[in-house]
Parts: sequence; structure tokens; C-alpha cells
Amino acid sequence: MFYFKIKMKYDHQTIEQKWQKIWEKSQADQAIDFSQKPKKYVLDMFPYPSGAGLHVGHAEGYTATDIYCRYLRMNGFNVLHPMGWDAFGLPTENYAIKVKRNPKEITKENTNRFRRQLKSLGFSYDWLREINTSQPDYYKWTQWLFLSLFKKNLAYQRKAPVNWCQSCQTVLAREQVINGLCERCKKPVIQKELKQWFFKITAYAEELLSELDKLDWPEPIKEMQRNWIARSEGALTNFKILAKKSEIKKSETISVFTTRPDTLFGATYLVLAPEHSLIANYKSRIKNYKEILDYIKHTVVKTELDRTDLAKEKTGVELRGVKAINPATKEAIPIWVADYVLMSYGTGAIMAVPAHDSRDFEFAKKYKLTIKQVIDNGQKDLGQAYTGEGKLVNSGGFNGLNSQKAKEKIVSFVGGQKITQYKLRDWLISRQRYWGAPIPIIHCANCGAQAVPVKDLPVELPADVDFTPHGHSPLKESKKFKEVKCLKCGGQAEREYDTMDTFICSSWYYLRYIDPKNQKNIADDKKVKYWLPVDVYVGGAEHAVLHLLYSRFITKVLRDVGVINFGEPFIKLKNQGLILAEDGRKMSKSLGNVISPDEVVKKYGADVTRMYEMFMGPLEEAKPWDTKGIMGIVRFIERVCLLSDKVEKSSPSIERIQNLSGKIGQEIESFKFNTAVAKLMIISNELSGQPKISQTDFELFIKVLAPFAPHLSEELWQKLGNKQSIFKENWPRFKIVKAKEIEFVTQINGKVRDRFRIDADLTEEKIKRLVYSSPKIKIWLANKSIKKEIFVANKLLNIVI
Ligand code: ANZ
Ligand code: ZN
Repeated sequence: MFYFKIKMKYDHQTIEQKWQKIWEKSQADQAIDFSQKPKKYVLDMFPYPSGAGLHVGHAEGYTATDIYCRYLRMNGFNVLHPMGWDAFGLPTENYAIKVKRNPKEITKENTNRFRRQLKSLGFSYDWLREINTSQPDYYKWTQWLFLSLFKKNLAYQRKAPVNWCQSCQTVLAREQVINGLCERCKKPVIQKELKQWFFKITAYAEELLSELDKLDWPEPIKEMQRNWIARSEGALTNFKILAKKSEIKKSETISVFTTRPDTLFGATYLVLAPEHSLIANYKSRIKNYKEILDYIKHTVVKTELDRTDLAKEKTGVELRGVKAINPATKEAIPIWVADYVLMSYGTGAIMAVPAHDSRDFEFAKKYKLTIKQVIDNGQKDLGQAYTGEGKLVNSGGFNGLNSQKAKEKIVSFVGGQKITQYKLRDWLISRQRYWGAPIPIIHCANCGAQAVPVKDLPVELPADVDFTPHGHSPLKESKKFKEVKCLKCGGQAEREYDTMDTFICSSWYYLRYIDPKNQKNIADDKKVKYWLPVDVYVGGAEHAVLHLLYSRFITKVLRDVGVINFGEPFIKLKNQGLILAEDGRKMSKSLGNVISPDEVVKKYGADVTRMYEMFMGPLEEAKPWDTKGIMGIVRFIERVCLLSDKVEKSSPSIERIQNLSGKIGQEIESFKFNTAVAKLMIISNELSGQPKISQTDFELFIKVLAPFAPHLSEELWQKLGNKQSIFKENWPRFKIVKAKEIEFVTQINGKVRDRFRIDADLTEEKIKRLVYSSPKIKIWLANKSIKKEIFVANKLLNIVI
């Protein structure tokens, strides 16, 4: 509660609760299906309802979207702004094991707490559309989605070396292994062979890559997805095995993937991944087979990250007794096994060109293997690998050609094949855990894996399960779950015991909000066409490659099975930066520096919390909490309260107030909330300096303040004698002063490459969109990655590549 100097006492708790009740009762924030108004779908990344409750970081993004949505409604939009719970997952399950309670109960408590916390901040969510991924009426459709992939051969099973956490007793996805440690429990991860379910995301690699260009997303996020998908243009080349006639049954070859066929004359040995199947085939011919097996044993415990770490010393063993023939030089070259070659990329075998590849160079030096230079580096010696391109030397008839030309020619000379490879792997989706959506499959020894009929969905998560880790799926423990007949032959069959990765639940949730109670379909066709795709999506940058890539993939699958008519779920994406602790470190329980939004709301109120979080700095930047900063906002709110006592109908309005208010709308649209708050402060200062305030100016001011401080604005609006909610008011219209035109220049690496005339004071974002859509600039940037952008307002953008 604040006590003001003279007359007024602003009791934020009473006033905020009063308005929250009124808003809830009037269902003021509900989206209307099929309104005549234009629609906007503004989505927040839904939270994982952890035991820790809402974080001030959640409140940051949620405040930003709330301001934006309230602004849109005042501008005549029919806004869909929903909230729900990403409720399945390991932390709840681990906690349930620890306290010996059911994760369902724990989830219920956690979501109740989160909901209360969100409501206390006055967020205008449409709570009638709340979803919870752990409830059967939701995961029924997650299972339906699985079956859609299964029926299109996009879900399949295979044995695979998987990252296994011995402590969590479960498989982890590549991205859940952080520096060789489990993302959740921080214990070392080992490799283990298991039969697993995969989603064939690689079938969409090219589309996932090329469509990134169309998206209005932060460039660094797009770049991370590009690097994650990682397309490489290269060639497959076969190396014949050299052996005694008597040993060769058919002509045996080792196929390698290379991006540098121009260096083929410099390939002085081959390297196989330890998992390569040919090693076992050569058992009888390899003289040091035992040594090889020993080596392989040591590599299985290493993660891929470890194996490919450039800083780690490379190891390997030669397969003694077998050799291969370089198809260009026809020379016999040794074959090695080394774990810096991965089985999961290309063919699992490489041609080593130590003169021009750094890893091969280091390896060749260590084991004294031949280093043969085939690309001219303009110097006499090679102190290290020369990895650039250039003129060919020591390459027979190809000498003197440049790398680019030589690539094609050498590929056809040796009968190779040009191909495109991606680093993207299929998505491993099965988990040997309890708290997830069961995979709707029945296995029969005779008839194979069969889809559970859609009419039998959901396959419910059984309750009679001891879900403490035993190294196999807890669902296996349930008698009720287990006994099932084959759908084809009627014989004894088994259900699939694994559950789905929770990233599947969150890959499609945006779709369910538009029709959350639909029992017959995942979503109604007409509603899909009206509401989707999502117009603006806001969340943390840490989701750059997981959730955001999976969601794009699943959207394309849903399009291809006819559920939706678009291929990209989120047209525009905005990232929020981390809110750090007062000490500048990340907030964490163990450091004891976590700020709870509950305390801040209780002490200062929701409006102060919201405005402070917006005032801290640009939304997308990381910024430390500062208790002193909050006091600035508290004083602002105090001042605004006092202003209302000076309002007088007859006072003349001030032009500067009009101008400043006019800019606030633009800043909300470009998500510049910190500068918008600064302008609100300037306005309140100006008004404070007046002996009397015109009613026009004051109404204008509280209307533009309303999205930021909804409770206070609503209260003051009522005090002025208005009967209807301020959020039913139209956003004030301002005289638009025609912008001056200027000439804007685009440079690449400092050289002028394009110029055009634009309105002065166009936002940076809009200008960049113009720049990057210019055909001239596109040509310059094709296949280049952008290192840096230097933007000078009203003048130029210099793109460094
Ligand atoms: C010969 C060569 C010569 C290569 C040279 C590079 C430079 P990106 O760009 O990432 O696609 N490679 C192929 N398969 C591999 C595997 N399974 N594990 C580890 N390395 C593998 O890299 C492609 C290059 O990585 C390929 O081109 C191959 O080495 C290596 F001067 O072949 B290169
Ligand atoms: Zn059967």
C-alpha cells in the first residue's frame, strides 16, 4: 500500500483485486470465434508448471504480450490470447518419486499456483481456453498426431545408440546432453543401444531450411536453425578394398562422403567410424583385430560431442592387413578406425586429406601418416592444414584447375555421385518414463506394430504403476495396461510401454487453443481458417532449435495430412531476454538470488511489477533486477494518482502531450516497451507541471497508459465518471504528420550496394525488412552468413559478411 502525501491513499491490493474480479466476471478477455473484426492470435510460450512457481522471467514476456493484446483490442481487433500448461515431463516425475506422490496431484497443485500467480498480474488471458498437455482430452490428440505420422511412415522404430542417463534412467535427446552431462540432473551421460521410436524430421530438412527466409524472426534464431539443419553439398566416392584374390568374394568398396572431392589426390588414408559394419566383415583379414575391438570398447562411452571436440586429442588404430585404393591416384592407402568419425553422418567413413583438413592433419602428424598437398596455398610449406580453396597441384591431369571447377570434374572422373547431406537427424521421441503421453501402438509377435484405432484413443496413462526408475518403462508395471489382444490375429499382444517426448505435446499446442473442447477433431476446420497461423509468438531464445524447430516440422506434417492449410506456425517471433538477479548472475535456487513475482506484486502491486519489468530495458536483452529501479515506477504511479485531482474540463490541451501519446502506439507495435514507459513518464512530468490539466489530455494519457497499468487506469477512468471499461474505448487517433522522405543506403562490407527513398523515422525493423527483400541485396547475401549489422538511423545499414 502506498500512502500519498496529501489526500489519497492508493490501496493497490484492493483496487487490483477489484478490477480482476470485474474483468473475470464480464469475460472481457474472451476471444470470439468468427467475429467480423480482424483477428490477431498472440501466443506466449506456455510454462512448465514447476514446483518453483512463476518466475519474474515468465512475467516479462507475458507482460509484453498482455500490453500488446490490450492495445490490439483497443484498436478493434478480435484477439486470441490463451494460456495453458506444458505439464508432462521429468522434473515433476522426479519430484513425485522423491516425495512418493502421484505426478498428477503435484501437477494440479502447481498449475493452480501458476494460474493464481498469472491472474494476480492482471494478464488478459482467455481462461476458457486453458489447456493442459497431461490431461487425456489433450493427449488423445497428441496420440492422434503420433498415429498420423505412423500412417505416413514418418514414425518408425529402430535400434540406435542413444544417450542414456543412468541417474534419470532414461534416453536423452542430443540437445538434452550439455557438455556430456544430463540437462536435468547434471550427471554424465553414456551411450546405449536400444530400440527406439523416431520421427522422420529429416524428410522435411530442405523445407525447414528454405522456409526460414520467409519468417519474421530474429536473425540469430534463424541462423541457429540453419546451423542445426546444416546442409552440405558434397559427393559420395567409392574406394575399392585391396586384398588377395582368394579373400575377395565380390568387389568390396568403402563409400565416403566428402565436401572436398577436389582434394581427392591428397587422400592418403581412410578412416572408419568405430561402429562401421565393415570392421566386423574384415575380422579374418585384420591382423590386430583384438586391438581394434579394445579401441571400439573405449569409444562407446564417449558422447558425440566429446568425439568431435576439436580441442581433444584424436585417437585411432590402423586396421593392419587391409588397404584401400585411392580411385584417383590408384595408390594403396591404409585404413584406420578413429572415433572422430561419426557413424551418424554421411556414410560413417571418410577419406582423410591431412594437407587440407585440420582434424586429419593433427591425426596424420600424431601417427606419422603421409601428408600430400594438392591445393596451392601460395607458400612453400604447410605448417598446418590449408583448408581454403585454390589451384590444384600434384593432381595429375587436373593440375592448375581451381577447386570449384575441379570438384565436378574429379567426381565424374572417379565415378562418384553428387549429394546433399544434412546434419539434422531424425527425432528420437520415445522415453522410458511414466509422466508422458503413452505411444498408441500394439505390438504383435506375428503381425508387427499396429496403430491403436482412433476410436480407442486416448490410450490412458495407467494409475497402477510404480514409476520409480528400474531401467525399463514404468508402464510395463501395469497389469491393466499390459493385457491386450492383437487387432489383426487376435493373439496375445503387448502395448508399447514407452511414452512420448514432451516436445511432441508442445509442438502442436497452438492449434488446440483455437478449439480446446473439440471431442471429434483436433480442431474445427473453420476455426483453423479463421485463427491460424499465430500472428506473434513470444518466448525465450533458449528454444531456438528444439521447440521452435519441432513445431515447424509438425506443422508441415499437419498440413500434409490435411488438418491445416499453412506450413509455418509462427509468422512473427519475438524473444525476451533473461532477467538476471541483482548481482548480475542467473537467478537460481542454489544461489538464493531468486526474486518471486508474488512478493513484488504483494508489496508494490501488479501495475508496478508490469511497468518495472518493461522499463528495465529492451525486451530482448538480458538485464539485472534492480530494487531501486522499482521505486522509480512506484513514484510514477503515485504521481499519476495525484494528477487526477487537477483535471478540469475547460483547461486547454497541450500539443506535446498529443504528440508523445501518438508515439506510444508505434512503440507497442514494435515491441519497444521500455521507451514507451519512458514516454509515459515524460507525459506525467509535463502534466504534473501544470496548475490544471485538461480532461482531454488526461483521458488521452490514461488510455495510452491502460495497456501497461490496467488496474490503475481502469480505476482512474471510472473516477472520471465513465461507466464502461477503458478497454472498450478506441485507441486514440492522432493526426499523422506526413513523414519527410530520405535516401537510405545499404552497404555490404562497407561498399554501397543499394539505395532507396523511404519515409524518415521508419522503424529499424521495417527498414531491415525492405533491405533484405531487395533483389540486389539478396544476390549479394546468397549463401553467405551475416556476421554483423551496423544500423545508422535515417542513413544506412552496413551488413558485414
Ligand atoms: C575430405 C576432405 C578434405 C574433407 C578436406 C574436408 C576437407 P561438413 O561440412 O560438416 O558436411 N566427414 C564426412 N563424414 C564424416 C563423419 N561421419 N564424421 C566426421 N567427419 C566426416 O563436413 C564434411 C566433411 O567432414 C567431409 O569432407 C569429410 O571430410 C568429413 F580438405 O572429406 B572431408
Ligand atoms: Zn497379431
